[in-house]
Amino acid sequence: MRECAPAPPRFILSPSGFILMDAYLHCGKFRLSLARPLIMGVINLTPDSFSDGGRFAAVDQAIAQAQALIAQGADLLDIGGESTRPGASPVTLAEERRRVLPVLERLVSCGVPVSVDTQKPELMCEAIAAGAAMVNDINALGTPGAIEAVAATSVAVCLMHKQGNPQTMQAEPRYDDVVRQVVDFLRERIAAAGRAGIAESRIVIDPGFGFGKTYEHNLELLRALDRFAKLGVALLAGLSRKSMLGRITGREVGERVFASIAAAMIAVEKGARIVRVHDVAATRDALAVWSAVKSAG
Ligand code: HH2
Repeated sequence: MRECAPAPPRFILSPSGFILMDAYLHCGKFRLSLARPLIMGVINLTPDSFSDGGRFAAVDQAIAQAQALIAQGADLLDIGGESTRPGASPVTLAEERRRVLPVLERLVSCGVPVSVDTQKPELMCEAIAAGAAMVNDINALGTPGAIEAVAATSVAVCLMHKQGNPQTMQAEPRYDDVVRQVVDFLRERIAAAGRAGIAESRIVIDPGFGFGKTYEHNLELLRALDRFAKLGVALLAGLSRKSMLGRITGREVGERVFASIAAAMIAVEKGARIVRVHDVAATRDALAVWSAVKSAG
């Protein structure tokens, strides 16, 4: 598809860069205003996630972390039972279900929408039935049955780009033009979701930082993030604690909070409406400063 024929924008960029819009993200029983950037707090229910693996594997620990993230200002939560860090091994449906559903069941009445990070259509259906408000799919509903699992419901979906699979994706990622190819991919997935009956107000897109991308690819994507923001649906950026920030700063994963904040600010300045982060309190303060400056403009 040619990039010179974009979808009509629902987002309007004023000369100051402030996004003037009355757009909402519809996710299940929730309607989230996109007039300010939203914070998606991450909780990995895994033993092996790159940044918080093993910390929230028990249900009570996960619930306590969810409550802490909400108190710190998370607008929505993203829970996942399968690590997708480079080199991670896939988990079975039974194991992913065992990790996710008991936590989800206790979180559905927590007051904020809960997103489930999964590629498995069966778990998507079960999570939606249990009250999940959003599906976060790093495979962009590309698994057979995934698009149907979401289409017949009212939940939101995050369509993420990746090249390859977590086991091998960082071996040798290649693109002719990473920005154009990722934009084209996401435009095609928005169209596929639309054909299946998923309204644009339920769709979020994400270029997938670190998913089959070199350091240079990630920087190119971040530089060009405004092109994704013009695709007409809400844009999410997941840069929190990622290895590109480690390479820039020379810091270990647990020491990347300042770099993560800088990356999140660049992303929202370029039009991201949702930032997926581990460090909610710090992100909330930084976004408050950003919003105050923008609203004064
Ligand atoms: N990143 C990770 C997992 N899921 N989903 C979206 N939409 N965007 C992302 O950038 C993204 C994602 C990887 O981070 P994390 O969940 O912290 O680690 P792990 O995959 O090791 O559990």
